[in-house]
Amino acid sequence: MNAPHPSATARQSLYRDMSLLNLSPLWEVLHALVPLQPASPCVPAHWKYEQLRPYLQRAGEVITAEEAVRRVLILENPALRGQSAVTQSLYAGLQLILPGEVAPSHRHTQSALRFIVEGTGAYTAVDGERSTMHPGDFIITPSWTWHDHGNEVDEPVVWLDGLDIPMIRFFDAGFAENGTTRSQPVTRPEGASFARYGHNMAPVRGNAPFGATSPIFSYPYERSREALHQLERCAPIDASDGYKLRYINPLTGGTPMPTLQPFLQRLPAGFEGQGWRQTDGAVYSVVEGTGTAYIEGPQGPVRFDFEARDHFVVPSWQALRLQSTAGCVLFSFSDRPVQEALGIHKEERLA
Ligand code: 1HN
Repeated sequence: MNAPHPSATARQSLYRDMSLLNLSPLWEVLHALVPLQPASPCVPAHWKYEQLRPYLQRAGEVITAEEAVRRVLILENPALRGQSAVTQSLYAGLQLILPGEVAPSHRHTQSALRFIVEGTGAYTAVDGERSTMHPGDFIITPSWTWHDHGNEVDEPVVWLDGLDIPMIRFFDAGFAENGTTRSQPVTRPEGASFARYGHNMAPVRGNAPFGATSPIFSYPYERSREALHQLERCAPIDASDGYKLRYINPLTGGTPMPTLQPFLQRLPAGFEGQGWRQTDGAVYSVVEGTGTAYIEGPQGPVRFDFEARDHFVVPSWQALRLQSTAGCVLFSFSDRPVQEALGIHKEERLA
């Protein structure tokens, strides 16, 4: 015998009545909860540096780094306005520090990466050691370490901040604390962390000083760039990525930060990449050169013609195809380590 087939109005009245007890019917939302494939609400977006730079300058005119604590223009996904998010899991922003300024010391559970976009000579201090910034350097602020930034040179310095803000917010697991001094005292000479950990060697005794986070504060562009150029001379090219390397924690060989994986890649002149998609959406910072990103979003294809210092975001499971006539170098980061830890990361080459 078939089950009774109640009318739609009986269902609606059930929903209305049980709603008073904060109950709702799974069968009405099941398809959306368990989609056949990822359907990110995020959209691809491109921030041209040339267009954005005047607003950074104006921010520099209306607020000091000290007053702002961090003078940052957040790169918000156009489909997630108001959430301080560039994808569902990632935060990105461009931070400006002017000559003579200090961004005061604080610490928080959220992990941060910096990728230097413009200017040389500002510093960031972490755990008593300063790192001087140069364009293209990748710099780490481990979770819960005191950090401040300063500019003692005569030019503005701008960098990309990448943080796991939305992830930590999702878990309701964030703590923060303000320092009692503007700048933390310097206790070790610059380069101490790189000397210990930056040469394929490590101290004979002692544990990882920052747990799951890399003990190297700054990965200088000079080194990373050279690696890609050497690779170009001696290794086969990847059809989608060109020459792409991931930054590592030298103590583990894994990601330098538990929640974020940064990458650096070179597309040689004339590169015509194969389409590719993956479940980790990524934020890109163009370091050198020019090129084009073709992204297949749910609202149709988009095309970003990018140049040095531009930024763009590729949402999860949207096909990306990279092309470069002149050649270029791209930095990027994603939430891949978290997806890998959960065993859910997936990627697919497209014909
Ligand atoms: C932060 O601490 C920095 O230390 C930059 O430079 C951006 C965005 C949200 C929360 C904390 C920094 C940030 C941030």
